[in-house]
Amino acid sequence: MVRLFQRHIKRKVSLLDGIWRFKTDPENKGKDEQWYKNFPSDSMEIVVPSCWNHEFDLYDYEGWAWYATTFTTTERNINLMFHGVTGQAEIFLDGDYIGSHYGGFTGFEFLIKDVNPGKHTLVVFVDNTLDDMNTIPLARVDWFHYGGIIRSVELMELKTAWIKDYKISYQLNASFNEAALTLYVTLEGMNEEEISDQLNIYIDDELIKTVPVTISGEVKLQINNIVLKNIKLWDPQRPNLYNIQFELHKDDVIERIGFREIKVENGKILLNNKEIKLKGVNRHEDHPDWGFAMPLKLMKRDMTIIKDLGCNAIRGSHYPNSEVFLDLCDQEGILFWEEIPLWGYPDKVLGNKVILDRGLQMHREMIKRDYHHPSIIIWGLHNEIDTRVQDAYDLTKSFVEKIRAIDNSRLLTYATMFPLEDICLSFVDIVSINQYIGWYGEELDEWPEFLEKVKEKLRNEGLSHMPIIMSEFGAGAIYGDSTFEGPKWTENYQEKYLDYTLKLFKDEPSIVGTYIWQYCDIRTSKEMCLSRPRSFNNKGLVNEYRKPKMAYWTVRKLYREME
Ligand code: GCB
Repeated sequence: MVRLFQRHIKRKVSLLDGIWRFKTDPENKGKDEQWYKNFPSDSMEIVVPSCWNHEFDLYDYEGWAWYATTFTTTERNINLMFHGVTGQAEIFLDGDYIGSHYGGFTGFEFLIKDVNPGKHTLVVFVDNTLDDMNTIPLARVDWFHYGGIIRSVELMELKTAWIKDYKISYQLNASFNEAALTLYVTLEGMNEEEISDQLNIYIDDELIKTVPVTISGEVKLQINNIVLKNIKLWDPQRPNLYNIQFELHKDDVIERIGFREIKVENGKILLNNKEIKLKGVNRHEDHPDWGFAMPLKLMKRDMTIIKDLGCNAIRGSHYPNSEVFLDLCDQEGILFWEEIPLWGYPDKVLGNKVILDRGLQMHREMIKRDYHHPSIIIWGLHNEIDTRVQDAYDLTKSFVEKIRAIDNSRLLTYATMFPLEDICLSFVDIVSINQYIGWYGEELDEWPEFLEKVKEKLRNEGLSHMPIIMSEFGAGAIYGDSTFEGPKWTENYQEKYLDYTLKLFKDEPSIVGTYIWQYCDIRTSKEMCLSRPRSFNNKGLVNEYRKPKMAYWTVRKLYREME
C-alpha cells in the first residue's frame, strides 16, 4: 500500500512488491561480474519492501547488495517508481543501466519509452554505506543503519500521453471560506506526433474545469481562477480533505489536499488565524522486527497511541517518513514537522560542497513529494549541526533561500543544540531547542536559569518576537525498571523528568510547542551503542514493542489537560 487514497483510476499501476532475489556484495565485485546481466544463481529470497537486516546473518550488514525481479508489461512506455531505497541506488532494466539516485527516504522514478511489451528483468544495486564526510546522514547517528529497498516499487504502464507532474497551490480569502486555486500541470506525449486531448479537473468527483490541449513533447500548463466557495478548512479537530483529479483521455492522477493557513505572528503559531500550541512527540519510523519498513497496521497503531497520549503534533525525526504515515496524519489531524537526515554535522564537514548539494536535493525531493499534505506545517532544515560556525550559517542561508523559493507556505526551523551561541536563528521562523538538562550532565532544577538565558540572548539579538519550540528533551528509562530510589535509567526518573519539564514549559509564554524525545525506544547505530544500554535509545514513552512506561500516563494526563 503506497497511499491511503486511490491515486489513479485510469492509469495502469501495479506494485512490484513481493519476493525478489537478493545477494550481498561485500567485495564489490557485482559490477565487474555484471550481475545486472547475470544475476548470481546462489542468491537468496527477500521480501520487498523490507530491511535486509532482518535476514539471518545480515543484522549489521552495511554495504553493497543487489536485488532482482521480473515483471511483464503490455504497453510500450513505462514509469518505474521507487518509493525508498537506502543510500545510493542504481537501476538496471533488462541488463541496461537506466539511472541512479542518492538519498534513502524519498522516492525517485524513471520513464522508459519504447520498451518491448513482454517480460522484463529489473535489477537494483543498493549501497547503504555511511561515512563521516560525504553522506547524509553521517555514520555516527543515533539510529540504526538499516539497508535495502525499504518502501514499495511501482510499475506504471502509460498510454500515448501522461500527466507527468502537477502542483496545486491555493490562497484563502480573509474569511477563510473561499480558496483561489492555481494549478500547474505538466503533460508529456510518448511519441513524436501531436496528440489532441483534453485535461479535465475534478474536485471530489465534480468536474470543475476542462482545458483542450495539444500535446507534443512536454507541455506545461498554469490554470488560474478556480475559486472554490464554502470550503471546509482542515484543522486537528476537523481534518477535512478534498480529492483533486487531473484526467486525460487515457491517464489520470488524484491528489488529496486540505485547506489551511499556517503562520507565525507576535511570537505565536497561528493555524487558520487561531493560536495553536503543539503537543508533540518525536517519532522514528522504527520497530525491531521491521526497521524502516513498517507495515501500515503498525503505523496506524502508532497513530492511535500518539493520539491517546493527547498529542496534536509529531516531529518526524530525523528523515522523511513514509507517505502512508503522512496520509494518516492528514486524516487524523496531526500537525507534522518533516526534516531531512542532516544530523549532528560538526564544523569540519559543514563546508563540504557535497553536503550542501545533497542537502538541497533532499529538501527539494522532500518538498516535492509532500507538498500537498495539509498536516505538514514545518520543514526542518537540519538537526544539531554546529550552528555556532560560519559554514553552518552559509548552509542554513542557502537552504532557506532555496526552500522559500519552492514553498513559501510553511514555517521553517531547525533543531539547535547550541541555543545560547547559535548564529543562524534569524533565518528561520521558530527557535527550536534540543536540550537535555537533567539527563546529560546538569541537574533538573537548572532548567529555569537556562530558559532565562535563552530569552536574554533572543532579546539581545532583536529576536524576542520568535516563538520557541522545545524540539527535544527527555530521559532514558529501561522498560520495567521501576524502583523506590528512582535513579537515572529507571521509569521513575523519566516520569519525574517529564512531569517537571512539561509543567515548566507550559507556564512559559514564549514556548509554543513541545516535542518529547521520544515516542518509542529505537535501535541505535554501532557507532553509538556503547553509551546506550541494550544498543537502544531508551528515551521512549513506550518501549520498542509499544508498551507504555510510567511516564506515558503522566504525559497523557498533562497533554490532555492542555487546551
Ligand atoms: C539528540 C538527537 C537525537 C538523539 C537524542 C538523545 O539531540 O537529535 O537524535 O537520539 O539527542 O537521546 O541523545
